Amino acid sequence: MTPRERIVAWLRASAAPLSGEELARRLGCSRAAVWKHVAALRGLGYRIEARHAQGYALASAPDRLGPAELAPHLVGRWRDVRWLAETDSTQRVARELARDGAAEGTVVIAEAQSAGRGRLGRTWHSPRGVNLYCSIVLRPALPPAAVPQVALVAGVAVAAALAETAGCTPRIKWPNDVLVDGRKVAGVLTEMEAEVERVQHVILGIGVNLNAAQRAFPPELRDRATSLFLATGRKVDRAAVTGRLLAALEARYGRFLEGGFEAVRPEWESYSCLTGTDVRVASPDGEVAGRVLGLDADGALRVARPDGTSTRIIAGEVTLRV
Ligand code: BT5
Repeated sequence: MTPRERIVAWLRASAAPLSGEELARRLGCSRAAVWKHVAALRGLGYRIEARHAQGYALASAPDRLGPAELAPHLVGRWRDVRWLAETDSTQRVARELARDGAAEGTVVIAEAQSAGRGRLGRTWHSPRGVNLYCSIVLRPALPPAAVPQVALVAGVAVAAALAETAGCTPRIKWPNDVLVDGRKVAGVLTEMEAEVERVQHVILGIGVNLNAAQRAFPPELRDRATSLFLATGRKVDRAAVTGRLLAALEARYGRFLEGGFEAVRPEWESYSCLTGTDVRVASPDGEVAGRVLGLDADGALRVARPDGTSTRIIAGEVTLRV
C-alpha cells in the first residue's frame, strides 16, 4: 500500500482520531509530509477532519475499490490489491504482473475498462465507478486441461457471494454466466500460460454488475444484463461485496485445490439453471440438442440426446430450447 492508502486504512480502523505525530511515527516521515498526504487525499475526495488537539478522523471516503477501502474486508490469500482508476483490461495488467513473477493471490481492480474482455474475443462493457472488474493471479499446480474448472469454481463463488450479500437468488448458466432474474449479472473468464503438463499461471477475470443503472448498459444489453441494484432496488457497498466475493472464492478455491472439482461440484449443481432443461449447444464439434443431465466430475456438461445416448460438452455456448 502507498503511504496515502495506509493513512486511510489506519484512520478507518481507528475508533479515535489519530494525531499527525502518530501518523508520522507510523509512516516514518515528518508531520509536514503527513499534512501533505492528508491534503492530497482530500483532493481525491476523502473527507478528513482535523479535530483540535486530537488529530485526524475519516468522515467519509469516496466510493472506490482501492486497497484502503478493501482492507477491512479482505481475508485469505488476496492481500495484494493493485487499484487502477482506469485501464484497457485488468486481464492484460494481471498477465503482465504474473509474467514479472507476481505471487498467487495478486488482485488487479479497475474502476473502468476501455477494452474489457469477454470470452472468445467478445467485449465486457465496463462503465466507470459502479461495478467490479477484477483479475486475479493464480498459480495452481494443475494440468492445462483442468483450468476451465477454475472458472467454474469462481462462478460458484460469485453466485454464493451475491446470494449472501444481496439476498437475491443467482443462477449459473454453464459454463459460468451468473444470472439474476434470467439476466446476466456477472461473467467469468480464465486465461492461462502453461507448459505442456503444468500451468504457469491462470488469470481469473471476474466482472460483476453491482450498482449500474439501466442507462449504464448499451441498448443491445438492456434486456439481457442486470445489476444487483437493478435486481434489488438497493445500492450495495461495493467494497463489502468485493470482500465477500474474495472470501467466497478463498473457501471454494481452497476446497478445489485439496479435493479437486468434485469437492465443489454439488454446490455448482445447486445453482445451475440448466439441469433438466432442453438445450441446444454450439460446440467446436458441432451442434447438439438434448436435455442437460448435469456436470461430470471434471466440469464437462453431460447432455442426453433424444435417441437415449449421452454426450459430454467440454466447451460451447448453450441456448435454452423453448
Ligand atoms: C464473460 O464473457 O462473461 C467474461 C467476462 C469477464 C469480464 C471481466 S471484468 C474483469 C476482467 N478484465 C477483463 O477484461 N475481463 C474480465 P462472455 O461469456 O464471452 O460474455 C460476453 C458477453 O456478455 C458479451 O458479448 C455481451 O453479450 C455480454 N456482456 C457484455 N458486457 C456485459 C455486462 N457488463 N453485463 C452483462 N453482460 C455483458
